[in-house]
Amino acid sequence: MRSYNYLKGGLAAVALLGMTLGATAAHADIVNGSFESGLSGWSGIGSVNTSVLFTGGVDSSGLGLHTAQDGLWMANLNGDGVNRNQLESFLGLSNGNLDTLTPHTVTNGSALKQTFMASAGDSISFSWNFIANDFYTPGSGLNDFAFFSLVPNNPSSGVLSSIQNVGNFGFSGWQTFTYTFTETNEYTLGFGVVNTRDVFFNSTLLIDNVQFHSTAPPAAVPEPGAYATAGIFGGALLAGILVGRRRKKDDAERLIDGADESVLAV
Ligand SMILES: [Ca+2]
Ligand SMILES: [Ca+2]
Repeated sequence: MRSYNYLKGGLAAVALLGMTLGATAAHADIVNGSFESGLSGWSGIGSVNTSVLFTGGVDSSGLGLHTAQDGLWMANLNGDGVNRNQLESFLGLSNGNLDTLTPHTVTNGSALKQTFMASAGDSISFSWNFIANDFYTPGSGLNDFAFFSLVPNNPSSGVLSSIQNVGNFGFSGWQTFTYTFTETNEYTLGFGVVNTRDVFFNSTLLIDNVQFHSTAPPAAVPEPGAYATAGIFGGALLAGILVGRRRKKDDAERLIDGADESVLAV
């Protein structure tokens, strides 16, 4: 029984140690900002994927062929997604926020987000490319658009581009957006693309090269002593478990020996 307690106590301590060492708050960086590892580190809703090539939109040179702005892969958001309420809830925006961005009524769309820590003076930048797959006519209410969101902040969202900006079935080409934080906080950066008035002819937003620029000095490397302490602690736990097991084995052998003697005595 005593050896069981050693084992149980040892495992609980190991679990506690793991929780302590593995505890993670929001990270002060962007994970997988170039989407070279799929959507790892990101959360998406609606039609969100990664691709190496997207074909769409037209300009004077013909059909647009869009490749990643950095590396091989890029995020690909398509307007064929979820309704406005779901988008706003997902991004942490207030109800109706997306309808304040343009004079038009948002119907549905898709979004991508990541949460991180930032200090005043830090900044983020990302590359975006809006490809329209619809047309805009003044007064029609049809004007697909792409937006970013940053929560909490004021304003918490803004238009990156719309059909009105790029022309019917046009595209923006890669553009860069930069923002500098004025307050230290945990932030959720989001991107989205939506339909307005109807839910047809879905436009696309490509995102790539999301970077976090810290003003803080490089993080200090943990001193070897910290690892040594963890190693000694872990070693002591293991030794305790092994000693407990050995004692249990010894106790069992003594019982067997005693039983044998009893049998012999009879
Ligand atoms: Ca990339
Ligand atoms: Ca549309």
